[in-house]
Amino acid sequence: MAAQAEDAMAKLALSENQGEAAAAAAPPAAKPEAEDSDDEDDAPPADGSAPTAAAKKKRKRKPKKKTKTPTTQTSPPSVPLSTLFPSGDYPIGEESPYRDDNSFRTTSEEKRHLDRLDMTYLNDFRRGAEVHRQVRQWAQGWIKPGMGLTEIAEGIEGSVRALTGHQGLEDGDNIAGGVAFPTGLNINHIAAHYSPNAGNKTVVKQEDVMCVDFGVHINGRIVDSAFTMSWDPVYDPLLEAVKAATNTGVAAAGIDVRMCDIGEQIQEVMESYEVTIGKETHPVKCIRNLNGHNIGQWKIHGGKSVPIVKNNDTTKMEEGEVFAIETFGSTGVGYVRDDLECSHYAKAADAPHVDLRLTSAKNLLKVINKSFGTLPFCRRYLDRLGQDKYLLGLNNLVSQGIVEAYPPLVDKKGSYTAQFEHTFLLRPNCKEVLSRGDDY
Ligand SMILES: [Co+2]
Repeated sequence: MAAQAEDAMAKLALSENQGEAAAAAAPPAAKPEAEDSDDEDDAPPADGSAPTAAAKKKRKRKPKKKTKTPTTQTSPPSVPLSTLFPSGDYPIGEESPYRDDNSFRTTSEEKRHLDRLDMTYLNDFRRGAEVHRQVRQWAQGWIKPGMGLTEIAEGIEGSVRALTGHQGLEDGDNIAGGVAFPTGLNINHIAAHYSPNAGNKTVVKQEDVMCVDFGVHINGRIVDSAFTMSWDPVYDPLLEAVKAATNTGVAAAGIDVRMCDIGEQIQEVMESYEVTIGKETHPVKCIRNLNGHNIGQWKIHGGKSVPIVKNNDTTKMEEGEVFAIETFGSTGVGYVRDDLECSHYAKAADAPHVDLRLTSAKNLLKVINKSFGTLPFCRRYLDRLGQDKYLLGLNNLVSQGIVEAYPPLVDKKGSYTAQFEHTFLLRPNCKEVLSRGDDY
């Protein structure tokens, strides 16, 4: 889920950005995830021949369990991760060493000790990341032109709920784990924060470019990751630009690294690409008022922003912080504004204590507190909890500053936007890209 930049900063970045030569650094190749093996040593020969005496003996000594636990995921995904990983240890993300002044961290005993201290929360992140990978890799094959956005969003969210083991219907269940924020399905000039509301009839078309941005959380440890799909190869350079830009940002990130240095490198890579659509060639531009962000527990935007253009922000990344780096490329103006019907909302972390007069607002706030806390939600999530006629109450909460509305963010009509996003953790002794997969 994207963070929107302050207007002043985005404009500053624009004026500074004229006439910069772009020197593209090659992005690191994604390392494939380690697959856990499900070899079965004691299975009878597959060709149907009689088992050897030794094999018989072995089977007698070690009888198979009567109920076989599934070791592979179904399609669509439905098997909880806790069943697939009975040890409770989830796959480690992509680990990479710190560089330069921080290279001592790789071998530092003190840092290694710190790293081992709190494995529970690290494991929660890894579990969420594996849910994200399994759901998105299924979704990438399942989503096809002709499908409706509602069907796509519900398919993704249903799978996340099944794999995390949190249907989110009982009080507190969605706060313990599950869907971390509304599934963003952002088509063409819509860059972020679009999720279908009830009755949405939008269908994905062959010639569309669609960003899919969804989040998984376990105990408030949020994995925020996004990718872009298209079915016409003309858009490939746009998608490549954004993928490379995101990987550049992820590679540049580290303890003590300044935001301005990350933004500059992202922009250099992104804007070294162009894309020809029909007879027109467009430079790929960074959307300068969209940002990556740090992530707190149950808090998708932790207060720090990771710009994706050249800027003056000398804020540094720090040990222990979690960041989502997301970059957005566009064939339009590279600047987004609010438009269209709002679907995304979240209770403000610093929500004022207001005596609510409107009963519907009071009741809705209770539902939000029990089901979402400060996690972003959308209108469909209220619908599935059995809420109806809540719009007046919801708008009242927004106008009182208790709930914030995040309307869709769009570039110029007729333009195309793409997004890739990863979540990583700055562990004491290495950077772990939690959401890395062999897809992106
Ligand atoms: Co995000």
